[in-house]
Amino acid sequence: MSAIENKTRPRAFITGVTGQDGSYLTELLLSKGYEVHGIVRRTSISNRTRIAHLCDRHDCFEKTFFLHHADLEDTTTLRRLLIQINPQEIYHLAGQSHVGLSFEIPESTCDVVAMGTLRLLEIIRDMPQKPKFFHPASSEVFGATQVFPQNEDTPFNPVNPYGVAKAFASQMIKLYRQTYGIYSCNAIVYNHESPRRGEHFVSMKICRTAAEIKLGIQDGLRLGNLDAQRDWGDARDYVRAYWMMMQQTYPEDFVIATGQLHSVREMVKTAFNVVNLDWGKYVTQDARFFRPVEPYSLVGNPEKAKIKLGWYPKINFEQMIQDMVNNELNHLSHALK
Ligand code: G4F
Repeated sequence: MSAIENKTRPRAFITGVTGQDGSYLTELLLSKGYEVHGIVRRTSISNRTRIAHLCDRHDCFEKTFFLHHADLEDTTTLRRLLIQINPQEIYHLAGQSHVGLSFEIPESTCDVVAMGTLRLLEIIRDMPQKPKFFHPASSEVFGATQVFPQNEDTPFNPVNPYGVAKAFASQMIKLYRQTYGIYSCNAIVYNHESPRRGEHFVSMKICRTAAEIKLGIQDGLRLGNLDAQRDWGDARDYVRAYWMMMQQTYPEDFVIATGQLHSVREMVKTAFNVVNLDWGKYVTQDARFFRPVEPYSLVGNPEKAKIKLGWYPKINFEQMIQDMVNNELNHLSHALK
């Protein structure tokens, strides 16, 4: 846990380092020669499975990856760490990110997602050498939009507490950029999945259950709205865009998306095809998993990112689902041995 400042390497500070995006971003930054500092919450049960391989390799031997205990509600500790580490780049990825759950816990969702971002901006405002600041806004900010596809100029119209909190955070990023000249930028990110996706998101629920049914340890899959549509990309492509956005001369917001819509039903079919099963025999709809309000079929226009950053997604929907199901099959087969 000790932070040793290596003067020759660029330093990055990541909130949400143990999450899907945080773990892939850490790998990317370490591969580019960064010294990476991540913050982790002090909990009785450790949740570091996604970064365990990096802790072994980089923390113990190469001293390029450091973990610090801190919480987004604890401004004093965040301030102390940021002053000590003095990073050139901050990637603020932490926060309650489950849309359905945000209806159950709106207050804490807003505290972490909205106020957590503002607290970090306020610390940066006081720093003599202001680090660049990256924030992944969400396509949920567009909510009940009438514009298809959405781009950087599409007005916000969120329809759930999470989207409202992200809209607040995004506007603050813009405000601090315009008012204090801070290099702060939003990626307006659409759904992005991977073998490291959390189990409560629909992609992992589908891919894991398809693998479990194949291996005979599950007999069915209950889902909400099969007709819901999303613009699903791969998290490994998206963290690359995050880094590219931080290497620009001037900070700007970018839509990071594939530009392609797929339904939950299509995702189910694709996943069950990987394990050669007839999805219709196993999948049922269950009212418990329907949302009080669904955003419209959100689909992003990534043209600006393509033109200005040279970014484009490399992994398509089918490859991503295949990868996720195969990873679950491998993992479960080992566990069953
Ligand atoms: O996988 P989901 O839970 O993701 P959702 O709500 O779109 O949010 C994700 O993407 C956003 C945009 O980038 C992020 F802001 C957010 O943080 C998160 O990463 O649900 C996807 C769709 C929804 O339409 C949902 O109603 O799948 C539908 N769905 C159908 N059955 C289900 C289920 N979702 C879940 N989680 N579980 C179901 O059984």
